[in-house]
Amino acid sequence: MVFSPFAPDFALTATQHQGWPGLIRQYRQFLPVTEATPIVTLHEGNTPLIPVPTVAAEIGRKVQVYVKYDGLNPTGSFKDRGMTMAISKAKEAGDHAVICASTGNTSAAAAAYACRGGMKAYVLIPDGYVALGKLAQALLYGAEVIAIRGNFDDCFSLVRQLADHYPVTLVNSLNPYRLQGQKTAAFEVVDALGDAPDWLCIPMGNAGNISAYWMGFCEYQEQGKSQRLPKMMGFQAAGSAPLVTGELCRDPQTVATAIRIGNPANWEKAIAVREASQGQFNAVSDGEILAAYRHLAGKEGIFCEPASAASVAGLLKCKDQVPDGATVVCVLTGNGLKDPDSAIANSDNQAHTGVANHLETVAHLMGMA
Ligand code: AN7
Repeated sequence: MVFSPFAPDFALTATQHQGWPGLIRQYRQFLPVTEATPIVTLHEGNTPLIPVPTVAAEIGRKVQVYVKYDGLNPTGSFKDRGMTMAISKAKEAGDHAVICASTGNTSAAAAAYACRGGMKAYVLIPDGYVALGKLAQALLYGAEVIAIRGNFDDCFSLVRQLADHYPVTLVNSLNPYRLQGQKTAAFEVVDALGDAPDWLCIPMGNAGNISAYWMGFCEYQEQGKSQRLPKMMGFQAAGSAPLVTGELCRDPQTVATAIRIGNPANWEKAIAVREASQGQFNAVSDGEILAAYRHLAGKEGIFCEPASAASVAGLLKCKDQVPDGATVVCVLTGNGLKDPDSAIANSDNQAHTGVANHLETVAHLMGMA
């Protein structure tokens, strides 16, 4: 029963498990867990760092570019890293219900991990602005899904009040365990490269992830696991860019609905990260986001969601500033399957539909007859 809060037979399977044990067990010495913490896991983390030579070629100067493909987590986004921690600690505290506001991915992760931990999840989402796959997940994992006539910021304000007044635990990134879990992505990047990259390019919504990565890079350096710290390059969608303009955005609009956030919860933290890392925040247009989205899928075979492509769009926008021979990591925060509508609407490729069940007709369409 060392590893598992569950039945003895489950503990047996868990201890015999030879694969990746999930990020809490992998990095437990760096995380606020004890023997008393029941670990609620879907074996998240250990996502690949994939070279993207066609992106590097657009920059030139022997730059090496990788993507950290966090869309390969169990629910398809980086949110699983934070949620395994937040839900494990909620279970340790004896909580029965959790709540979050979400542009979609947090709700999917909260729903999945709450289910796994035997808790109820309540999720508030902006009505009409959550990608189809994310909504499907929250429903099937069994969350109570409440779609509000308002944007993410309205939902977030409501859940903070609800968590203050009712017996539900907040699992948005104000919950400190969320960022603790998410910092492990930085550990994995350093473990894969042998050191921190020169630049870390990352999309920003509430700016929890950029804060978590920075914490991870700093802790790993303090432990002697890396020699240097990266410049943190944060990117927002131009129609939803409060951290770039320095002003609240009252009516955020972007195709990248995951980062359609006008009043980021981690605003001060993000500014501190930018200063400490000598990084930069910049805006990228929806057109630039979608061009990077199509580039990754069509030239590299990597399908991410639009918000994630903001990291690559941002790198390409700032390419003249990349130092010669630099190593750059772009974080791909979510899987492309989350948002099939955006993919179909923004592809320059089209299916041949309604084609006759006929050999020569198909061969002709293939350009071979
Ligand atoms: C794919 O799910 O805020 O800067 O409610 O889903 O840490 O907020 C999602 C954010 C980037 C931004 N990429 O991360 C939510 C939510 C994807 C995302 C972000 C989100 P933060």
